[in-house]
Amino acid sequence: MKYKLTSALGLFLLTNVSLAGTAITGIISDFDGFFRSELGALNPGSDRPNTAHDLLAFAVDTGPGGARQFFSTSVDDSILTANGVTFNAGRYEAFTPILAESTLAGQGSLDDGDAGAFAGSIFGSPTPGTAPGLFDVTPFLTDGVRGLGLSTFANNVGGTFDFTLSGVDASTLGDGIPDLIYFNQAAPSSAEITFEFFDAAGLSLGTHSVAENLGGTIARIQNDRFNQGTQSASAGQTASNQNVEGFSVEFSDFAGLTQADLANAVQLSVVLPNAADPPFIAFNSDAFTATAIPEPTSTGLCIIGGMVACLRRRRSDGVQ
Ligand SMILES: [Ca+2]
Ligand SMILES: [Ca+2]
Ligand SMILES: [Ca+2]
Repeated sequence: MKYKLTSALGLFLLTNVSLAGTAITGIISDFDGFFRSELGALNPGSDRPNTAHDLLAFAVDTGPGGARQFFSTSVDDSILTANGVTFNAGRYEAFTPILAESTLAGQGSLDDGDAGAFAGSIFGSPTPGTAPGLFDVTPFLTDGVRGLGLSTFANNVGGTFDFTLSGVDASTLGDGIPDLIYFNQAAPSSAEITFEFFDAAGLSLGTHSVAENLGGTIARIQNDRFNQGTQSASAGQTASNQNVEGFSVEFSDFAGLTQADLANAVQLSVVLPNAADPPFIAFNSDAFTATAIPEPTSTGLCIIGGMVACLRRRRSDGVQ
């Protein structure tokens, strides 16, 4: 069942919404050269990543019989090989929003050169956002190789982020290779991250939501969280010990989404809840390429002539 954004609200209730997700059960990064932590084999609390490191691979328990298997990001597969890791070669990169806004951001506790105190944001003077008190925290979501820097993250960064898709390889639906990955690096909540595909006519092809606390703790880190505007941090959020959780989504997790549907997808919306604390939101870049679409300054129901004209304001493509 598909609906148009211009449809009445009732039809919205009929659209496909699926809630399943797959917990990410391990990560490997280049912290101190090589860092590996997994569910059941967590890194020691005395050895927590606290400076810049990039995601080299992640694990999901989707192998035969539920076996754990790693997928590489292609950031540096040679490090995996040199350390004896068995992995499926993949390629992932972070979505690059035009603007992500929050009051808060986080970075590794040693990113500022002082593991015991907060000495300031590594991205310098904050750029004001679109409302008082908000600041651009996009650099925290996009730094590192291909945007996969784990030490930096946006804290409480809700919003809708729209991307134009190109080069979509529909055969990647159902191949078992994760297509979207998400991590949380401060307190996780039960709030959901939602992904939604649209075709060129603005029809929704499928929606998939996953609670950000789906997965268990896969790594222990230490970070500073701070007000990006005032450049101040409370003592309780400085050199703070936190956990990492994550989940992945395969295109086949979208209820009703077929390869034919995916071949027609030209846009993906990523909706983050206000509690989201991601280091990045990443995708399988063997499956598609994504380019950010400028967002309107407000979202919500559009009421024109007494009818619900649209569910969210979208790009000006004639389907509002
Ligand atoms: Ca610090
Ligand atoms: Ca796939
Ligand atoms: Ca980051």
